[in-house]
Amino acid sequence: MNNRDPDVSIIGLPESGKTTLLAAIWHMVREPGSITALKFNGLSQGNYEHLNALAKRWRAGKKQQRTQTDGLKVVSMNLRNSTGDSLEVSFPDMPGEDFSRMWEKRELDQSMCGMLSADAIVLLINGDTIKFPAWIVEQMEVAKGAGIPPEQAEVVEWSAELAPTQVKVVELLQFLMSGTLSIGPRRLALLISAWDQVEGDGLDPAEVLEVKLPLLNQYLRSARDPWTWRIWGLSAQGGEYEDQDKGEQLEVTAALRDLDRPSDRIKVIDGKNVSSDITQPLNWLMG
Ligand SMILES: Nc1nc2c(ncn2[C@@H]2O[C@H](COP(=O)(O)OP(=O)(O)OP(=O)(O)O)[C@@H](O)[C@H]2O)c(=O)[nH]1
Ligand SMILES: [Mg+2]
Repeated sequence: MNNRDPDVSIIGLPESGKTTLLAAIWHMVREPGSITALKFNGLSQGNYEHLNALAKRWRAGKKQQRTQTDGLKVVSMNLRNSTGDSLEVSFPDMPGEDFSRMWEKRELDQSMCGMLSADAIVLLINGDTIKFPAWIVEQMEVAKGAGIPPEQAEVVEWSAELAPTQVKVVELLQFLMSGTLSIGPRRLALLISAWDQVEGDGLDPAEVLEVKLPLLNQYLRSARDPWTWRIWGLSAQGGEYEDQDKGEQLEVTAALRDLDRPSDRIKVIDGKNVSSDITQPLNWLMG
């Protein structure tokens, strides 16, 4: 296993789609006839066992297993861009729990420092599970509307679990721009994952950011920290995959398996454009 510091750090809260992204990229760069900005450039010394196992699950329509805290893997892919330059890209497959802990405890353990020191960052936010702020004021209004006096309204103890997605994510980004991790300007590819669950709202990725993650939108647009960023919507599966541990069998997954080519499951949304080129964000980051 290659354990050098990664070229691209993939970050995201638990179950944001990090492992699925790696699985789909690995499938896509090697699928014969697929059209991608980055292509597979032959085997290097890398150990592809982990990536192969992920891509196999992805093709079979099985959910990826939760990445274990002790199971950190750095995977490398030897790729080639459209001008023929070869680039060996390495990424960590990190458990989202590490990011949750980093946010809750405001601590960074040593092993994570190296993993997060890349100039190029991919940040995944699962569009299907965005947790919205439950403003206290709103709760008071609801209680009042229901005729409950404020002193009897239920007081919910603060817990990290209840924090909105965008609050955690903004703090993670600020973390990457401060202290030991402050390495100057960085590039950020922001991916709203599980796009198949979001597209029904009729919003494009920038609108999702504006409407569903206004704090994050404001943080990035204010340019207080030196991020050069872009946003995409990403459906790396095309729909829900089956949970093997629960013996699930879903019609939607069966339909995805029936598509001519597995790559037909993938949708990458760039503004109003839709393609199946899952390497686009990576190509932009490395450019
Ligand atoms: N509908 C849909 N669900 C997706 C998509 N991509 C990922 N998911 C689901 O999102 C969940 C999390 O995916 P993972 O790739 O395991 O996420 P992760 O960030 O690696 O999670 P941890 O390892 O636990 O941190 C799984 O239930 C996936 O099936 C997608 O394109 N569409
Ligand atoms: Mg994972």
